[in-house]
Amino acid sequence: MEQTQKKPRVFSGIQPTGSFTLGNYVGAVRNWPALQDAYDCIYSVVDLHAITVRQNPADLRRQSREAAAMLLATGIRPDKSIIFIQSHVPAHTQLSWVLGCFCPFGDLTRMHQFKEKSKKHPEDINGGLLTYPVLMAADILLYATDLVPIGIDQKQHLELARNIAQRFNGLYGDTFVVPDGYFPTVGAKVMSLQEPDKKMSKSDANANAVVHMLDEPDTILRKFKRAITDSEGTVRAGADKPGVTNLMSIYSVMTGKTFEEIQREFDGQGYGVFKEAVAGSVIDTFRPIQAEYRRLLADRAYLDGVLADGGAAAARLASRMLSKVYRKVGFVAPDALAH
Ligand code: AQP
Repeated sequence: MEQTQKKPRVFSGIQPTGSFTLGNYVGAVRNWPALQDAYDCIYSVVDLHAITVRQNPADLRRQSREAAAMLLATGIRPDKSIIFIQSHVPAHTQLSWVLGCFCPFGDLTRMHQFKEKSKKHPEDINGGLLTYPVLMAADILLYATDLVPIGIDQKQHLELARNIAQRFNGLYGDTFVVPDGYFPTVGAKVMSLQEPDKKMSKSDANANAVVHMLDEPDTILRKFKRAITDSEGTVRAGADKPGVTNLMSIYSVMTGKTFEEIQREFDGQGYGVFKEAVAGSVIDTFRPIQAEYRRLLADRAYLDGVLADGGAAAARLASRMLSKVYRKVGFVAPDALAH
């Protein structure tokens, strides 16, 4: 690993709950490879988080490897960054327990995601759904993380992690780094193509609302053609035009063009031409990633090797922080026993 202790640390994770969406890509994953030269990066497939919603075991196993392959396909390099499966490092759940004892119950019931997911899954409002942000705090704080590249929907959870770190540090002295968020300036929240006031979500029941990173080009084109816009017919951004603004954000991220440039480019043209251009930019971005993903997924030995090495490297780092925390709260260290 090309890692020096001098570089600030980045940590982020993604749930293996299905194929990644354009929202996952634009809001988070796209930034992860970009950070790996300037930062010491750790990226995790967070399977422990995934079971807060009922998962089919065989699917979860398959999706965990698929998620890792997709992260590598987007450009994460195992010789530069650590990539691992969360459940391979028990320190995440061990620290989570400790942190849970420093997190007021009311803070957890206030979380937007808990409220939304409780509504979405009324038949299974389980404890994991409530304590999800504590586990996320453990994920981040375990590695003395400086920066967390995430979409804006995770901002509240990051705030909670910061609060827990500050509370613990206040009681026991400097232990955790208080992490900052890293949010994209454009595309921090990609909206549904069918209901542009709602986040684009993996689990949306309406297939046309979500573009997946593995969608075929004609599927991507069809979804964008059907995207909800408005009756004005002018490509410009504004609070009164959530559908068009969302498409402009996507196009801006894919092409690097500013909103002004995009507005000029489609001046006097209808939404049809604009939507085709947006779809084309997404298809062009995803095509090489899809090819690399398929290549990696076919090489199981390589993929599993990367994950085994990543898990071991993450476990080494994590155990240092866990021992420190255990010592601070007053647990007897096993090697301190006189026997
Ligand atoms: N629409 C989005 N726009 C911008 N960023 C997004 N992220 C997710 N959706 C958007 C960011 O992607 C990272 C990984 O997210 P996750 O693992 O929490 O997965 P998810 O797709 O949000 O969620 P679920 O719970 O699997 O599915 P749903 O939402 O369908 O119930 C995060 O950094 C997130 O901010």
